[in-house]
Amino acid sequence: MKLFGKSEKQEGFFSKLKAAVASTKNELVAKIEDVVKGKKVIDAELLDDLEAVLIGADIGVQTSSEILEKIRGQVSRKLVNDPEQLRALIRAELRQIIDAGNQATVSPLADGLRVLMVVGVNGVGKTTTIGKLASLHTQEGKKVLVCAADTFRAAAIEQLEVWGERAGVSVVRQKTGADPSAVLFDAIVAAKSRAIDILIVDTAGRLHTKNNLMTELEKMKRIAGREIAGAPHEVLLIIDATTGQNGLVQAREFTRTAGVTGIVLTKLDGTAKGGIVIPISRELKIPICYVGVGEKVDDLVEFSAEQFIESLFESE
Ligand SMILES: Nc1nc2c(ncn2[C@@H]2O[C@H](COP(=O)(O)OP(=O)(O)O)[C@@H](O)[C@H]2O)c(=O)[nH]1
Ligand SMILES: [Mg+2]
Repeated sequence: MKLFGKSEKQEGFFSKLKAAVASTKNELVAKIEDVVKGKKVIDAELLDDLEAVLIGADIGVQTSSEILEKIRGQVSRKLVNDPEQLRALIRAELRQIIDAGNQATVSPLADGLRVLMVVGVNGVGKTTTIGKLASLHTQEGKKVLVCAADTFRAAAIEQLEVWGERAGVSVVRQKTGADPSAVLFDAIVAAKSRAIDILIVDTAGRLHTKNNLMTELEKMKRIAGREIAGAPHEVLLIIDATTGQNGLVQAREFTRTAGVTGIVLTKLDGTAKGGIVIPISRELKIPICYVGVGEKVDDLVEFSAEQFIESLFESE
């Protein structure tokens, strides 16, 4: 799924996704295969081992036990008896959970200025993802402007400017320590006068002043809404896949207070914790729009439940 319209440029992205989930595949699918291999009957021990594999792959205790309850039911009703069938059963269960959690639709491309706010704690990949999104939308012919409203960290504004250059888009900034809402206001004025299609807003992510952060985000949303009807049109929460279950804890906080409409899961490359897609889908019910699969500008893949599951479960 992708914000603001359909992508035409997903060629080669499936192979990027496959490369990115290789470690998760080892942690999840290869271990399922190990547990099942050579077994003649499905017994309690085998099912317990499978449950442990799911939990170990960051699918979460509750979700894993629910999946196994379903499978135990099918086994006891004699609907399944061959251990070889378990891999396919788990695949289908995981696919179903991801599908159910990604039903909500993000707004289609509409005329006029659209405001996209990007939120999440420090270091999850907000600024990097903004660079990637700016590039993606520019390549699709949209006029993009970026707003440097993370004024808290000295390096944040410079980092965003580097990404702006890379993506070929301007960045509206003030000095470090400026009021983020004032920067946003400037950016909205600039976006209106330059006939911008998408204004992407970087925000601070400091957690130790959580209440202040949420108040600040609220204020920014209010200002956006006052200046442009319906803004912000999307609030994108960035979650770092390498943090596993911790990412989910942060996500709960942001979805409760920041009105999140979409998720980007970053750093899927090089982590074995990609199974976190499952509890995110199951619990948050907010669409995962993209996954980050590297540090380069093109390392952003539109999320698809089908491709995600396929990349994990397909045999080489
Ligand atoms: N491997 C990898 N690294 C990423 C990805 N996204 C971001 N990063 C890295 O994560 C670090 C923090 O990113 P940054 O955008 O500064 O996070 P922010 O504090 O949320 O703005 C940087 O070193 C990025 O290069 C990704 O998808 N894959
Ligand atoms: Mg940043």
